[in-house]
Amino acid sequence: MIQEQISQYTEEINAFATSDAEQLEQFRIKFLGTKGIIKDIFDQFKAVSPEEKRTLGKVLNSFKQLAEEKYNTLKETLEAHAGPGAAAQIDLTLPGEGYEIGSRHPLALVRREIIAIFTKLGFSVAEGPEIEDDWHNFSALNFPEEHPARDMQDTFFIRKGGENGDIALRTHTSSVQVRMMEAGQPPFRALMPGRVYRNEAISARAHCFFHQIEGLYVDENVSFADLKQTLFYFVQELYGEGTKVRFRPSYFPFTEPSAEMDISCSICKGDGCQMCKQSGWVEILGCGMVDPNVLENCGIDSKKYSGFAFGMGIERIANLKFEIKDLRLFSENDVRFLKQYQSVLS
Ligand code: 2NM
Repeated sequence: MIQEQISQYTEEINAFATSDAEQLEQFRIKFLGTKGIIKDIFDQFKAVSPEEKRTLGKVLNSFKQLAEEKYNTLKETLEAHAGPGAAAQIDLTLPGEGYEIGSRHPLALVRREIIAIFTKLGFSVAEGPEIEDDWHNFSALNFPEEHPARDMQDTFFIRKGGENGDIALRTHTSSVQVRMMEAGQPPFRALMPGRVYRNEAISARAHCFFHQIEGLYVDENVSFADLKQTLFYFVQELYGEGTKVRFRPSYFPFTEPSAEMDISCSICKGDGCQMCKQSGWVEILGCGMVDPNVLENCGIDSKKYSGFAFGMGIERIANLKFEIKDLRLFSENDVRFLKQYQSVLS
């Protein structure tokens, strides 16, 4: 009885061939499945006499082996032929889908250009922490105790009155200049780029953070003439030769004397436009001679050394270059905005 079944199924197995995964699966279920033929024959086998078991056992085992080998061989050939697309009928000769690489952020492009110009004058680049203590952000920089910039309205304080005094998000990268001066002795000639924070309501014209580049040059006999010539060279490189500059007296706690520098409007070339409010001039940075108090606070002999410093907002420079009207665009990361500038500066 069992013998007959086995020889009948052996024929069926030997004759079986398919290149179809579904048919092969049917084959597996029929013979090798948990409710399949082989399981059924093994169940019947339990009931036969011990003498019969000896001969039948061998036949049964090789029958099982036959079914398994058939299944495994067919499965292997099926898998070998079924590359991606074999079943789905994909046209592999079609061109691939291109993928887009990103572009540099306009602020990064402008920052790189500014750094490249000052690098030619021997400036290096330094960075420092965005979370600062009162000393590095205010006190060392000659900000009096009751200066309005220390007000909660202007500064994001993280902790008031801790072990090192107040801890806040830096409001300028001058804190990095303090750290550099504290750590060594002149000459210093460096640029400090970075993100700074001010507690302001966000609008088209103000944001709670922006990006600055400050510069510092300290050595023996550094004069205001050096400051003027350095910044003059900078704007010729950045906005083109023939760009005019003018300095207006100003005030900063950390410089004396202090000035703001305007350039002839790069948009209308001085004729008057919206950007320069019809004046022909636009302000681009603040600067001055480092106050001797600041040098002394950082352990530098103010009788021997003098220096100049300047600071500019990268957004402002980018606005003038690209005529971007709304500051918020810089931090929204809309690729339609970001992609426009890679080809302008590179
Ligand atoms: C500015 C304008 C003027 C400045 C001064 C210093 C330091 F640390 F040397 F005292 N750092 N940055 C400075 C001077 C920054 O930004 C509008």
